[in-house]
Amino acid sequence: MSTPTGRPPLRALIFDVDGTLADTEHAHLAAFNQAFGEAGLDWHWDLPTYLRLLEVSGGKERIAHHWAQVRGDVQALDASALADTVQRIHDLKTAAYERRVQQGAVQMRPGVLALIRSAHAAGLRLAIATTTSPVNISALLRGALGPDWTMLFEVIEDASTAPRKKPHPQVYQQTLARLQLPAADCLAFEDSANGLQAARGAGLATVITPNDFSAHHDFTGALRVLPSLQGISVADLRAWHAAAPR
Ligand code: XBP
Ligand code: MG
Repeated sequence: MSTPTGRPPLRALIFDVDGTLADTEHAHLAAFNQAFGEAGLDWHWDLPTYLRLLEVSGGKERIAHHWAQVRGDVQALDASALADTVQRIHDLKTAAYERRVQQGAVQMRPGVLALIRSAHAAGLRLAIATTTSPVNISALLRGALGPDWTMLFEVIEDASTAPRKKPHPQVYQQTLARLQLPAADCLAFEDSANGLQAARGAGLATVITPNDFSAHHDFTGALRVLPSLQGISVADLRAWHAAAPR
């Protein structure tokens, strides 16, 4: 069955997490700085620094990138020792972030919960494709959707399953493979240039909702760029998808 434009019907929505489902980066930034203190490091990331560092997807990759920037001799360190130290710092950060989310530091973005629920009720298949850690996803969505949140998302691909981070398309390619759907049958939802590049790299038409951390990004190639998902209906998504360029 296809639509009047000949495009196959919309079958699945694939959501990014950080910045798309919720404005999380303020809490991530605070958690990074808390972890640096707990690790005895004199590092402190201010907002302009973090805006630059967000160009590196993945918390561990971001820490390693910063370390190489501030410590020219870091390359002299034994690679496994470096990786172990980065992992330890990131573990502290993830624990700090999880506590912040559980304390209510992060809110879902406007319209997100209503769209997830209406899309699921309309029979659209839902998936998550993120570079964040699984602990962070469950802390956020357990709080927002309740303990059965995983029932809503058929496929979840994250930092633990897709090690090649956005803008590499791996996380979206793996999500499509597990859905057993072509990209043409789906829409992706993102907030950043890296995310858009990853989704487009997997052939996905992509709806962008920028935030304070990504408003300055280049979103050329997006299907739509919206202030939020507030008021967006499944009918809107079906119409945009049907009219999307092949
Ligand atoms: C955004 C990211 C993540 C978060 C930090 O992920 O790049 O690295 O900034 O989370 P998304 P971690 O793809 O959901 O936008 O420290 O767990 O990486
Ligand atoms: Mg994001």
